[in-house]
Amino acid sequence: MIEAIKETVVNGKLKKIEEAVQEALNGGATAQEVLDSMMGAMDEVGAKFQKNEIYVPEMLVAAKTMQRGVGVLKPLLGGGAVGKNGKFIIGTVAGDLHDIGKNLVAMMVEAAGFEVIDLGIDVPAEKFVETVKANPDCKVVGVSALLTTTMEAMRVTVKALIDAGLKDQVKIMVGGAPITQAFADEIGADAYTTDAASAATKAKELAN
Ligand code: B1M
Repeated sequence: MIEAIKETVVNGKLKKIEEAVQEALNGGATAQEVLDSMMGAMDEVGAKFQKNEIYVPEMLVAAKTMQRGVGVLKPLLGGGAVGKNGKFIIGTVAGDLHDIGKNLVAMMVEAAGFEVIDLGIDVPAEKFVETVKANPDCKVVGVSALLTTTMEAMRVTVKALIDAGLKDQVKIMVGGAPITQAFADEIGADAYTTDAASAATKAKELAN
């Protein structure tokens, strides 16, 4: 059943995914196992894209399929008291349109008891700064980037937050496939995490 999920996402069978996820859950798979399987599927999609076996439109449909599948899992991935840990602002940096990982981080952070302000994709540095200023009670800001070419936009975003004097107010967390701890240190971020679950744990640590 789990195998069916991977295949459904890789082949972008948008209309079938909700049923496939439900069947896997009914068959005893946990929400985390289903999520892991969908993430594995996206890696396979990325590998196929790299080998020119598929192109951007197929990659996009696979992404939409995963997002729909994640929708089924959302109520199962747990929930803390909404907002008890304060606000968490998140966005994908300027020039970058990838949002599945960012959305997963937002979902897990919300489940960990934060009120999430999601700025979406292709977010200019100024928008991060403006939103943090407009929310003086926000303690953590999350910045996501998926392309090696948009790592520079992450650097610009972190610098803009620091230059705006917001370092005393918020902790800056960064993540995304090309990001490393060394890069996070180099650009002056307070924290780096590799996945959505550890991002949620780290956010709690930073906020409390
Ligand atoms: Co794009 N893409 N893409 N893509 N895409 C990658 C990233 C790529 C690795 C594929 C490949 O070549 N193998 C490659 C990047 C190469 C590089 O830079 N080194 C690539 C490319 C090249 C491109 C385009 C340039 C292609 C083109 O047009 N020629 C283009 C760029 C568009 C742009 O952004 N300006 C492009 C476009 C797209 C689509 C729009 C079609 C689509 C995105 C749709 C969407 O997001 N709504 C897409 C997709 C789907 C992918 C792959 C296949 C899957 C990404 C994904 O959603 N993964 C991807 C290959 C891959 O990743 N294996 C690829 C699943 C997701 C759960 O993982 O986002 O890594 P991820 O999130 C993880 C962690 O990174 C972490 O937590 C999540 C897991 O728990 N994390 C954080 C993420 N953010 C975090 C923030 C945190 C903490 C952790 O704290 C704040």
